[in-house]
Amino acid sequence: MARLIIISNRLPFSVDHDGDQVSIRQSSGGLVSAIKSYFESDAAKNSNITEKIWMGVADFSREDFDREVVPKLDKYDFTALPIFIDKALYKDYYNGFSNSTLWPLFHYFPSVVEYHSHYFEAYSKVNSLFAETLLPILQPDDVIWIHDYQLMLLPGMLRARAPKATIGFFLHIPFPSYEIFRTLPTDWKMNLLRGLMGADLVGFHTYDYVEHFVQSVRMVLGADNSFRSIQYQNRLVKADLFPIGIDYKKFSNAGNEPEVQELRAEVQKNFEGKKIIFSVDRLDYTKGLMDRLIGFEYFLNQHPEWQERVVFMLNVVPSRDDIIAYTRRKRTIEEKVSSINGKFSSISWQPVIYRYMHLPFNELAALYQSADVALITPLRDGMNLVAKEYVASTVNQRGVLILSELAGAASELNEALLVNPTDVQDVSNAIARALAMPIPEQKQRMALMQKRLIDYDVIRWVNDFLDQLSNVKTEQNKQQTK
Ligand code: GDG
Repeated sequence: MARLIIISNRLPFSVDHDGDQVSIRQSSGGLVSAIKSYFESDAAKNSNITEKIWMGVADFSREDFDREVVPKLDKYDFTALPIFIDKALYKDYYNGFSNSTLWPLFHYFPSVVEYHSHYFEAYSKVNSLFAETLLPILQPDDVIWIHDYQLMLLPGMLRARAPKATIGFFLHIPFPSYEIFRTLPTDWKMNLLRGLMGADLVGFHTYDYVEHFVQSVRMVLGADNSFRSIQYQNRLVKADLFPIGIDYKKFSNAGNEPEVQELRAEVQKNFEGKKIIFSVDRLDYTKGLMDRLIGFEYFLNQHPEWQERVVFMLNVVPSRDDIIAYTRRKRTIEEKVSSINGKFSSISWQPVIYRYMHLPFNELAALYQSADVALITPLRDGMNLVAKEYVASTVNQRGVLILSELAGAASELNEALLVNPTDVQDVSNAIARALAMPIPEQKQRMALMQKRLIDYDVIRWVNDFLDQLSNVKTEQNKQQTK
């Protein structure tokens, strides 16, 4: 019997104030929906987990927590362990080292990377605040699962004070090649890798990320490895791949909801006789929005026969809008949308329908179902759940996925039309091919991808990770008794 402690940068909910009205809102995003789906599953109910704890930074005050959250906690099937952090410190840790240093570097944007020692100091300080919050309540059988690049030092900090603890770590973004990783100052890269090596199991989305990590550990820390087993400071640490899945039924069954059906009918009526190309992404330079628009514009030029007959619904979700690298890009994207529309629109047709907002789930589901083509072309992406959600949502397996070969998801979704996101000709050709693809071919490709997503869904992902974590502990014990 064990307690499962999930640790992520943020808690999975926030507190909204609207005048006197206070409400709790569940956050959206890949990790939250993955873990919530697992918590609600039979697999979790039938497991030996006695209690679920979720630790993360609170984006509400201590007073809000005591007054608003605690009385409603029994609504949640986990115990929340909030960390309250001074705003200036959080900014240097989150906007600073996490999102202006690690995020661009790990997504192969070295020119955007900012190197500031006070960012790294804030990052270390916040990681140690997590450790200090957890250590006093830690029990010997606890299973700790730490998520993502904001907390890479934490496994090592916990290991130093709790040598026998069971600690798993999962990186949701790419682990870059050693040639990129090595550009970090020596002290930082050693600390980051030592931090990760505090875990028993370090998980990644793809084979390549595992290889990159193992090579970096070998080159930077001089650790010995045999494939994915690393021997470090007399302890076995495993690195392995766990490509995150989705809650398949949530998307494949969404079409049964009356509201989703109504929204879908409305979209079909409004765009009768036109094909719909759809995309939804956070506003992030890694998502390749500009290249995507240029690719679509090139397509319209190359294929005038599709003018008036196709619309591109480009949905952009606000994100990190207090970092300059993000706000600048919003303006250039909006200028490009308006220049394409200015150039090609007619009285009865506007080629790009651009929205800058977070869509309610039912609307997202209706758009997934209505789309003839999903155009998902990040310049780099750890996995990309939108691609998987689209595949699960298609009605009667009709629809075509165009996917960047630089997204982690490309290594599983081989039946998509894979493109190089910066190659306009390639993107344009793929759009033309997708729009003309015969229905039997669409179905055949979708069926193969759907099968894979059904087989390895989000529940399998969690179970697989936790099982492997427990196996590593068993192997370590065997090594020690030898
Ligand atoms: C990391 C990695 C990796 C998006 N817009 C709306 C909306 N979403 C939902 C999607 C999907 C999620 O947010 C975004 O998925 P990503 O895969 O891009 O995940 P992130 O959380 O951004 O990032 C990524 C992932 O972790 C998981 O490991 O795949 O590579 O960067 O679930 O559906 N949901 C709603 N409205 C929107 O407008 N309701």
